[in-house]
Amino acid sequence: MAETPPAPGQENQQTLSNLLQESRRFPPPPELAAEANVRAEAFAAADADRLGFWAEQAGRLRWERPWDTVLDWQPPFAKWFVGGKLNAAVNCVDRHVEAGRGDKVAYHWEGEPGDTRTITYAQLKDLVCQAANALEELGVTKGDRVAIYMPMIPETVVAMLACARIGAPHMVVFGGFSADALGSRLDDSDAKLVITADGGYRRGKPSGLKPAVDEALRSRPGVRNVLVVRRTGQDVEWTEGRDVWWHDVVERQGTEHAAPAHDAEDPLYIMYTSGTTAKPKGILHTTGGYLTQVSYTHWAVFDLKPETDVFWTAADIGWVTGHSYIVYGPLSNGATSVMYEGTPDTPHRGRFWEIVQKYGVTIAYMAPTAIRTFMKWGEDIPAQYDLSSLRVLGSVGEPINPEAYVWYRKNIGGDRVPVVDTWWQTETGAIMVSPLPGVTEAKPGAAMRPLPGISVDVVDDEAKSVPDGGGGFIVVREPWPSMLRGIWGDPKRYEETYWSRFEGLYFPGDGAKRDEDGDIWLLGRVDDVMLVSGHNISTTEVESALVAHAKVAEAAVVGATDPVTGQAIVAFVILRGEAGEGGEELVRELRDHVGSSLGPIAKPRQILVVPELPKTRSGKIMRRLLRDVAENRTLGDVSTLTDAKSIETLRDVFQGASGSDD
Ligand code: 6R9
Repeated sequence: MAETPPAPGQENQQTLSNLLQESRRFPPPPELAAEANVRAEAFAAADADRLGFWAEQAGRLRWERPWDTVLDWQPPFAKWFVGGKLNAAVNCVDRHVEAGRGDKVAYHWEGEPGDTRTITYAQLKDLVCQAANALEELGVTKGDRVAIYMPMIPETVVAMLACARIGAPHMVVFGGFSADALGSRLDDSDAKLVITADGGYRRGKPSGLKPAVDEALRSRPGVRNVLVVRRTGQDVEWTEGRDVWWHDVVERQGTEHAAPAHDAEDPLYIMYTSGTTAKPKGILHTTGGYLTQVSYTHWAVFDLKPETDVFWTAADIGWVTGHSYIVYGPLSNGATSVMYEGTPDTPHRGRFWEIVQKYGVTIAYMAPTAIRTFMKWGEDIPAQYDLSSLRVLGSVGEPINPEAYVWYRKNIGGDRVPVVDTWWQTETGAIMVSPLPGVTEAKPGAAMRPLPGISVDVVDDEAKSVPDGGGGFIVVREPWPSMLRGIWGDPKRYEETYWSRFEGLYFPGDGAKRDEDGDIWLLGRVDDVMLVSGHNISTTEVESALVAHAKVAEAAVVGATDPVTGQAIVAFVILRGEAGEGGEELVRELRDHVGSSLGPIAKPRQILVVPELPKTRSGKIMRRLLRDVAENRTLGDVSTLTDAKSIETLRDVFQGASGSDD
């Protein structure tokens, strides 16, 4: 693409430039396509009768009372399956036991130190009932909010389901968040009970959780009890009358609990999204619609065969991905899942692949950040394991760079396994745009098409659909069952954040393009889009061009203020294991490489080779902090960073560099 100088007054070009060209195609494996859960016809059928389609999917669940109306839509407030009653825990556990599948494994759990637990559906039912009885003994009743601040252990799932059973919305906070982050979420949700553990294992060491709870509760007398699971055996401070051990209270309870039927629109959980600058938003999900869409998408997108598959979402339960695809999706489908407590490099860098081999994992779902880390470590590591059980791979959390996609498909999927790039958000509750492994001819880096029953579009600044080949904003045109029902305690903010940008359309905040075939590519958050000489350039495309270079494993790109071009592109790159140290020559090579793949307009002003990047716990690069570094500003809020030191290292690298090398 040739560089065109900006015409006067054109500085605010409305659509995103479409720079990246990608011609690789991966059709579905014929054997998978022949037996696929979902065929191409599903799209037309859902288009012809969208509400009928979702009613059919809701029929996958057990309802104690059928609904009267599928959808009541008073924009922007939706109610799905109005009048219907069900219990999410019964749908996830009891009904499978009653159907004679009690001996089926629900979770193969693997602790980081190597301890393991196998939990069947029958055992899970007993545990959930005991925990529900214990919560009731502690005074929890329907509607009370319960905070869960836990490591990745089975009790975390049990606690969530016990809350769901009673109808007490759970509010899970990432175990890695600070006492402050926990405290502000406790305030906002007004939680009465905190469920936690002494600690969990991460990177080979026990890391404490209870101390952060103690600290947060020092100024919060409103929390009546803290229920503590003993996981690591660390010493803990104890507040008599407030703190109770899980093994004292839960284990002595009976294993039966009469589950009440909840309204389809009763709250199931609140999940806070960090919201990079402002106060975190408590995203509210309700019961019937949420469960319908997570259950359907888990079955459709991963082609789940519950009898034979072993499904593994390698993510934290404290992220929405864990809620929907470790807990509610797999359990509602009666699947067998793997759950792993720790990090991928403990005690060695082959841990994930060892787990795949050990449990015969057939479907694995993880974030691009993990995939790029594995690229950096080198392909000889997965090559040491038998990964032949795998049949579908998934990606979630960020745009997956085409090169990372191809690496994943080849080195983990043996060049035979389809990869589904699934786009969705905490707010959407479940997957919205994704290839279907038995239908779609996948393109590396593209989320492709909205799922059946979902109406997603790409629009320009005036809310008009962009033509094929155009770029703009992704929007959702029609309500969907697992959509957020609001922001906890703040209906006005809900309307302003999601429904005010485009009249009548839900605006997720992501940039996207539609290619010549009409397929959708996500281009990152619109807040991160760079305006260079009047062109809106997405961070994703420049990062993907960098990752396509044989020496680069990971890249983060930001726009920094520039006197000549408005903003200039600054790139931070992590090299692949075998690439050596970097140096001026490599930097020049990388700049030229971006220039030749995307055009001169996208050539970074500066490229810095760094050892790590600042990320959230769900693996998203925090570009806002990188912009602070690139513009020599004081750093903004770092409380949701997974490793706060990484950003200081970057600042040192940045200040040590001599600026532009041109
Ligand atoms: C599930 C989850 C949501 C934001 C979303 C977008 C980014 C997620 C993506 C993706 C491109 C994908 N995102 N999946 N971008 N391709 N396949 O991640 O929820 O933590 O709320 O983040 O993540 O920017 O708007 P959440």
